Amino acid sequence: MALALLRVGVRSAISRGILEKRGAQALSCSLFASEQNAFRTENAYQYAHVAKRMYSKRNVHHTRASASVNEDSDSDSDSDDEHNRGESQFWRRKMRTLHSHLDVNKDGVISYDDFMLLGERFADLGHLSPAAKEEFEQVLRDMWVEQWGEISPYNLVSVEKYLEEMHHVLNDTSLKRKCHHFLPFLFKAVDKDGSGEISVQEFKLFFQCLGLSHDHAVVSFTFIDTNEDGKISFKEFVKLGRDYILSDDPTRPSKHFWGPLVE
Ligand SMILES: [Ca+2]
Ligand SMILES: [Ca+2]
Repeated sequence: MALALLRVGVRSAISRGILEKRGAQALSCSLFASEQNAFRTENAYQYAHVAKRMYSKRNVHHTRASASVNEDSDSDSDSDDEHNRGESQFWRRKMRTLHSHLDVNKDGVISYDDFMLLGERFADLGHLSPAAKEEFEQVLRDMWVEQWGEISPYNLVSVEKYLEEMHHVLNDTSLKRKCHHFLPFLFKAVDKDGSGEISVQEFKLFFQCLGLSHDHAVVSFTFIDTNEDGKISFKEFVKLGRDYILSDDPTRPSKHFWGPLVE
């Protein structure tokens, strides 16, 4: 499924004329060769890289056309206009996607139970030792408190509440950072062996615990691994994770962070 979607994405990117005329023919030939090869081998990795290259091409144009973007900035003002963030249908779709994944038990609301279920799945599938499991759960507890506050069975977050709250914090300068403060905790949780980097295996395990396929994990991993060294660094993870939440721009690669967007 992911492979088919990527194939469509590659073709439509080419048909939209994103590639520059000069050299486009040669590049598209090599891309389609990669595409065919990926079909033969069912290699999601190759597909993801083809799609990512198309994004990179497109971003060159995007960057030229828009205000300059400071890649290394820690400021929240580097993403989009300062006003009216979170107004687009695209942004709402991204937030509904994130909500659906964090609602691990799929009862329609995000609750502390979801985080504990995620901890149990991660411990079981990842064969964590009791000590590692306890540490993982502590990180999830910290992440919950950071993002949602009180640990209580009555602290439930519906989709509507989530959209409303995220929209509010996004447009309030003093609260804006709060909406992505959970990312460092999540990074620590997903970095199972504590090496300071996330491997593709660790990321697959994380996606599996959220009910997402390994193919989707590979695609997201490839987009988040900006420097293509085969590992997701803390900086790469937080940068794209933050952009996913803050950006209204559907051309950003960060939209792949949490797998396919829900309808
Ligand atoms: Ca739930
Ligand atoms: Ca990397």
